Amino acid sequence: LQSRTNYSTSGYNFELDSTQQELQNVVRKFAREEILPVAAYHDRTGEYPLSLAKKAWSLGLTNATIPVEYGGMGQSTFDNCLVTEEISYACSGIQTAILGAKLGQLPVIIAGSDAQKKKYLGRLFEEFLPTAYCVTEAGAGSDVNGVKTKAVQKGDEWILNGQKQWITNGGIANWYFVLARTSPDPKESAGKAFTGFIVERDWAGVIPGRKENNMGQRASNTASVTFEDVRVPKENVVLGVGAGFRICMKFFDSTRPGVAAGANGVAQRCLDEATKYANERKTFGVPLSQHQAIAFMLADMAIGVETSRLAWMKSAWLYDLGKSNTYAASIAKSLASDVANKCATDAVQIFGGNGYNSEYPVEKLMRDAKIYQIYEGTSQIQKLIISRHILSNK
Ligand code: CS8
Ligand code: FAD
Repeated sequence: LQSRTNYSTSGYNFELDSTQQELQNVVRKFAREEILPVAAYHDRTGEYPLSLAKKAWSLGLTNATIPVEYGGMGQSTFDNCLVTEEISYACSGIQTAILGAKLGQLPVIIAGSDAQKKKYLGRLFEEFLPTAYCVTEAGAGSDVNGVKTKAVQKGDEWILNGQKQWITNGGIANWYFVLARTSPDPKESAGKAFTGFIVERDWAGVIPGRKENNMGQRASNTASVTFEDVRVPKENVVLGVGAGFRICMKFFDSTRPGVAAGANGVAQRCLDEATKYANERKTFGVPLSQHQAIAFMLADMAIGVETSRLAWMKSAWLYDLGKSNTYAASIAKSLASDVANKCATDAVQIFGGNGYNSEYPVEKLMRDAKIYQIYEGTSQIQKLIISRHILSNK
């Protein structure tokens, strides 16, 4: 798979170039022919889609954003979002399972040293190895500044203690990016109080929890991870002591466009399923689509799908240009999550009783959509970021 990394900065252009179209076509084929048919199975069983993950790895998809000099494709955030939307259309749970493999990679790509990149990104090309991003804790989700996991320096090592919760790939990752408080001063600012560490799964004191039984996106692995007196060499500090919180915020700038694209995939699928059903199912002697109340619901879904796609595209484009995209990423993530939920609810409505039953695809879409308003920062947190931006006149 190829990826385009150069962007035009002048004028508007709403067209994908030929390389992007090819990427989209290859991934669409993989998603619709190989992922979509097994989506219901993985939803029902919660089984991790390992053979699909390995196929995605062999296509280069799980390591795509790793820079070329470290063995990856140097895929842009924009192109990665195109991939995300396609896989999510087929199954957003399998998308989180497969593309979530890169969650731990991203802070290392953004802020890791050359040696860290060679060691930890390099091994990901030998076989499929998921990584994880460990920030959230039982007492600190929206408020990252409330993280209590702590690391204390002892000679050339840091001793890490704490527990992370709701970690995607927490139970199966090969290594983790872990945010810990390193300042003993409770008044230290967030921008200086935390440090990011690379922690290997096999080290003594690293204890992954069991897979959580979630409402939706059931193919993906969510688990707690406990760290008990884990000895982390000082070489595994990412960027520098005190830089952790800012790395995490930069991570969100890079991931929220993709989460919005994932939500967009779900919304598009809802629109397509509902349109097909509305043309097939007859009531009062005519197809549902000929009742204006139904046709207008489809129109509202289309408005949401098209506008949230433009929103993720803009936020990814800004990120790839190296411009500040925090505001645009929060708008995209918030809009696309709400659109996916509205589209899923309306798709269930259009399917009537059938929509409420697991023999039809839309009840799964409704369960899968919900998490988009929660992970990667809740919808309320996106609005907090957007409103702060407006009010500070940035
Ligand atoms: O706490 C922040 C926040 O973002 N909360 C939401 C947490 C969240 O999103 N968690 C998601 C966890 S990961 C996950 O869910 C994965 S799901 C799987 C997906 C699968 C896909 C395949 C907040 C509320 C925005 C901010 O909190 P505050 O405590 O108010 O901090 P601030 O005062 O805003 O900032 C403190 C310092 O950080 C710097 N900062 C802030 N934003 C940025 C960005 N880039 C760089 N630096 C940033 N965007 C800020 O400047 C402050 O630094 P100083 O040096 O202190 O001045
Ligand atoms: P809380 O912070 O307790 O919030 C509860 C409610 O209060 C929410 O509705 C929230 O919006 C609202 N609220 C909180 N503060 C405010 C405020 N200031 N103003 C208005 N409303 C507010 N985390 C990781 O670190 N890595 C992962 O890989 C990861 N994957 C996840 C996968 C899944 C399936 C799930 C469920 C979660 C995952 N998370 C992950 C955690 C996720 O990011 C958090 O659940 C999320 O950020 C919300 O935190 P919380 O659950 O503690 O809710």
